[in-house]
Amino acid sequence: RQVIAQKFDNNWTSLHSRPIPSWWSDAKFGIFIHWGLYSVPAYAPVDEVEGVYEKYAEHYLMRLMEKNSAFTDYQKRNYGPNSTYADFAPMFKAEFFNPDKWADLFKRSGAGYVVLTSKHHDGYCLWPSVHSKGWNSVDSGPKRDIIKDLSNAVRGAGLRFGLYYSLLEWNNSLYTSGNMERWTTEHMIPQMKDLVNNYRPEIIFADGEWDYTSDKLKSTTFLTWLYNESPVKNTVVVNDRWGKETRSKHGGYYTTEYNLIGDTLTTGRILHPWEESRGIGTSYGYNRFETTAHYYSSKQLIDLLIEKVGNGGNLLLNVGPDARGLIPVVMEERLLAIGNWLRVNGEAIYGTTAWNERPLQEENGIYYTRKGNDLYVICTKWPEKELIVDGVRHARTVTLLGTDLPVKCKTAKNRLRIHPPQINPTNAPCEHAWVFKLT
Ligand code: FUL
Repeated sequence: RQVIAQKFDNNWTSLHSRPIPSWWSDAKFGIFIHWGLYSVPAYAPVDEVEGVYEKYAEHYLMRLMEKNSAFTDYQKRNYGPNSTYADFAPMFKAEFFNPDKWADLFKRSGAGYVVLTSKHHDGYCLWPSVHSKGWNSVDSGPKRDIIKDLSNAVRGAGLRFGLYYSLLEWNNSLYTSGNMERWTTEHMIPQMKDLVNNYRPEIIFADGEWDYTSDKLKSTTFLTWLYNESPVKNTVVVNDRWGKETRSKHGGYYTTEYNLIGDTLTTGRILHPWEESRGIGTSYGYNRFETTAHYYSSKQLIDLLIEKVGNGGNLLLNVGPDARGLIPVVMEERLLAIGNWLRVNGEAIYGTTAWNERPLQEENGIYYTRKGNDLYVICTKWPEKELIVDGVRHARTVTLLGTDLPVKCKTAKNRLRIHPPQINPTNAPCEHAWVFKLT
């Protein structure tokens, strides 16, 4: 267990000197969960709109507030002409929520951590927050402390537990009045401290930081407390969403989202830790109108994980449970497929770093990771012919993970030539992607 003895001062330069705890960089793969009142209507247009954000079902409240006709029509038609977003509170019942089953699925997906929305932009809390009386999952709907129940199950399965937290609330007059002094001191910071003290999240995925600078949001004040005094000071990891100027600049790891925002991170040789997040389909919150055409296939998801890890990043893949607490079967199936692949090939992912001599443009679907003296060559397409790895002078042995098939290779002029063994459906180690390990 790492202990961070250093003390931090209330400014970005000092906070940046804290190294990101290695457990997070080693884990590579996490599960994001967006769950809340927006899981009741579970709606956003999927084919009718172009943009990425326009497809987010968890933005339902904002779409009603801006009088977006697709949403206001949907609301009237299905919930009545005088219905409001608040009507979803008693309808969010979570009656089939089984935290142990969720945790078991996440474990079997090969993920190392789970991040749950403690509170999204609608302000609704999944724990009995004293700063949000009547607008939380114990006072209404599920009548249950969801954060407590899920964190216990997730930790019981041996995974790390983190929380997403929105710094803004669309429908809270204290926020919309623009008095950030009152917002931060009376609401936001005490609420975040309550979360940390009660549930000890080891990740804080802050969000909704775009209206104000980090100065106005007092972000460094909170982070100084988190790193110096909080019960998770030695292990907690945070992201880069702490004020409108902070993405890819301040805080902990950098974030991309559906490959938007800072996509330069994924090319180039950025050494700073970063993480891509996205849904399996086009939304984080459950959208019941998505079809298989909107979901990534298992193959696409495995390739995505390989691409991010090969470029030094993590992947935080989102699931959107329904209002009853069930994870849609298609999402379950995708997570299990990733887990099956990782069971054979995990050593090429977990605890690795990017190979700094890798070609910057990926060629032929090949990605690289390294660990100690080993180089992993990850082929997202089966190499029918010779596999050429430039920049390798010598390899003592070459193996194909998950098999004991002999692998022939030759080195000459800084170039390794691998002759892939014959594989077929009966002796193939796995589906979707294959790893050659060079020692
Ligand atoms: C965004 C939010 O607005 C989305 O709803 C989602 O939570 C994503 C992870 O961050 O900026």
